[in-house]
Amino acid sequence: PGPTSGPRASGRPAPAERASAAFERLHGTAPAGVWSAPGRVNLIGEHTDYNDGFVLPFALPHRTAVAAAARDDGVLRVATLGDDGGAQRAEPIAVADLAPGLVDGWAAYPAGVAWVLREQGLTGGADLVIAGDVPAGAGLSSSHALECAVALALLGLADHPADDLQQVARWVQRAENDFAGAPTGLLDQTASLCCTEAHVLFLDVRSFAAEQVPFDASAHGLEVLVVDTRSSHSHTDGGYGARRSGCEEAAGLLGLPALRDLPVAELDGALERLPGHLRPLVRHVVTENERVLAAVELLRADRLAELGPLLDASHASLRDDYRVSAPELDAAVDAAVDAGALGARMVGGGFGGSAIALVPVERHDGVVAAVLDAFARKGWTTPRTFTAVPSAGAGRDA
Ligand code: GAF
Repeated sequence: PGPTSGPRASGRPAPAERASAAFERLHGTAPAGVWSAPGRVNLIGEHTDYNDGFVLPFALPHRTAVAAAARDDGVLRVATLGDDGGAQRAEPIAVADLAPGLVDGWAAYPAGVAWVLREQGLTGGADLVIAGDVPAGAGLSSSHALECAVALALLGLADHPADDLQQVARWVQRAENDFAGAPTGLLDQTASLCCTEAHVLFLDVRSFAAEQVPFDASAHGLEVLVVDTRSSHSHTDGGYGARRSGCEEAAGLLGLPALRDLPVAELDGALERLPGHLRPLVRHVVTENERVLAAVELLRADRLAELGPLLDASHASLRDDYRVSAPELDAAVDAAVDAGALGARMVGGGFGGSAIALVPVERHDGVVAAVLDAFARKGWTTPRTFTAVPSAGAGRDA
């Protein structure tokens, strides 16, 4: 596909169909079921989730599907389809033997979910065949799409109830934190599990209170353009964890359960009581939570076109205070805004990955051209761009 492509622009079958067909090819029999889960973008509310704060994600049309069948020998066998249709198989492993550190690379995600669910009594083996189109390493939550689809598949095979999505999200978080080694919060798996078509999910991560807020950019002549900068990011190499522990340290020094509990009116006084290196972290989290609440107010009032300044302020805060942006993200954001986007920001954990821009539809081509041109002038890899429409959350496909 070219640099501007939707998930199925290539005319390829959907991931669920590809996973199912590949399962038949590899195992000579149809799967017992197929489950899939989407990637996400977060409209606003970054690095607030592990501070018990607010987030506002929506699900992408891009999904990861898992075709699955139970095995009676207790062995987990996983294969994933590459872009060329070829299958890559992970080393088979007995569910009883799973332990953190034993599996690495992409296979750690399905294995981690099986490891967590083993504690719930799911000790049986499974054949899993994975196919997906969530761009990997793009900050669009491909790992969580995979983990959520695997979680639903293993629960489904065992006829184990999966209707408590908060519980499923916590299991997936444990797989990610304690097995795959990424100290991430609850944003991504909750988005993948709970988002619905045509809505953003306003989630209070502390209480898990969730509101589906209608979001139809096209009704306002707008679109959410995603720019995958194709610069790498990782949440296992320390930068993410350092921010997280800095926030926890600051909350502790302020005598608060979490930074969520610091009202914006008390921010300046609180900053004076903190060591210098923690102040920008706290300022970001407190102001970002305020921006989420302001964004929700705008959406409830059907004033979507006024979101731009909040997106810009979020990006500036992530770049200057939280310091998780990257030159490629800043370049994408700057080029998009200069070419007429109403606002733009990096999304996800940062250090690379993707940005979003709120773009009047008639300026789509100009914004994309400006971003590609900015990257070409720097000699960077051509970014991938697509228009993101809020799509369905995880579920069973067949
Ligand atoms: C990553 C993490 F996985 C999320 O939990 C969240 O902290 C996000 O970065 C930043 O908002 O995607």
